[in-house]
Amino acid sequence: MRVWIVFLLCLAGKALTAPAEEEPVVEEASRSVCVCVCVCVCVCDLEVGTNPVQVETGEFDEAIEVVEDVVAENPCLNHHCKKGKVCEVDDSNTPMCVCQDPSTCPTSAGEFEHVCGTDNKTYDSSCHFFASKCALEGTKKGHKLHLDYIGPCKYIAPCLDNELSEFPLRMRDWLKNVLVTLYERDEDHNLLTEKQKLKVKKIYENEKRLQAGEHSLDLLAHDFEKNYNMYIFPVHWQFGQLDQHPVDGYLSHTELAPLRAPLIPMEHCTTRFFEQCDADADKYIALEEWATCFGIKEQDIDKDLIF
Ligand SMILES: [Ca+2]
Ligand SMILES: [Ca+2]
Repeated sequence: MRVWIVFLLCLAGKALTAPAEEEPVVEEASRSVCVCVCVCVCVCDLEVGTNPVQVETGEFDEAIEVVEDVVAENPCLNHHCKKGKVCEVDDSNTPMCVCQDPSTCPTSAGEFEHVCGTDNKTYDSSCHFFASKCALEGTKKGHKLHLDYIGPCKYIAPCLDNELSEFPLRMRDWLKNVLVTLYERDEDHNLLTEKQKLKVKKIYENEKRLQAGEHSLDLLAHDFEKNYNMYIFPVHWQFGQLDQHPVDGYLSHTELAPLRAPLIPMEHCTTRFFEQCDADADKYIALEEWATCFGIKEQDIDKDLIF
């Protein structure tokens, strides 16, 4: 249970962002990449968005003039590239994105920065992974290669049928608790919108609410049956958190990554669970598929609950 709680705290701090592939590049400059491992270490990937020119800015006028010259001359400064690529200028000073040489990635500070690819190969960091994936661009191998999970590759036990059915019980309870925690902490942070707060308020104030803690699967199942209504919004809310690139009612492998990648090493049914969520096997998890996976009844699936 410990891992769930740790995971919760990281998410509550809005720090949980696993490396996702092919996200809109606009976001990359302003975002640091934080990853939670079971001891809850947050690693901020400073190379993303660190502007070397800004770092050089000093208190001397002369230095500032130099900085401005560089800004004017370097077309790469406002040219963003997706993960695994860096900007270079060609002969006519036009910026373009080229694959990053993995050897230029920052040296990883430890095992917690390692990631495991779907090729079952451990990469030093997500930077190394995406640079290596870029080098395979256009090939079948590259197309199939994804970041599987955070941490070095390890043996993950097969998920048995009975274990698979336990997964949504814990996950649902956890989602509800994440929302309640966000609600409790929201005073200063603006973690939830007003509309979301109203929804969570009802859950928070419900006296029948199962308090966060370690509960038996029987109790979780019983609570889901008895207090089913409390789970409808959390399941929709998590879908909305992930469905961002683009917001289209479908989760791609990339969109699911922030939830999936840190979870796999801790919950061995993660992969199988999300695979079977994609009922029509089109590689996308639609809202209907997602909600059904978490036991939400068809008549309660409502895209208007995502706001
Ligand atoms: Ca989407
Ligand atoms: Ca699908």
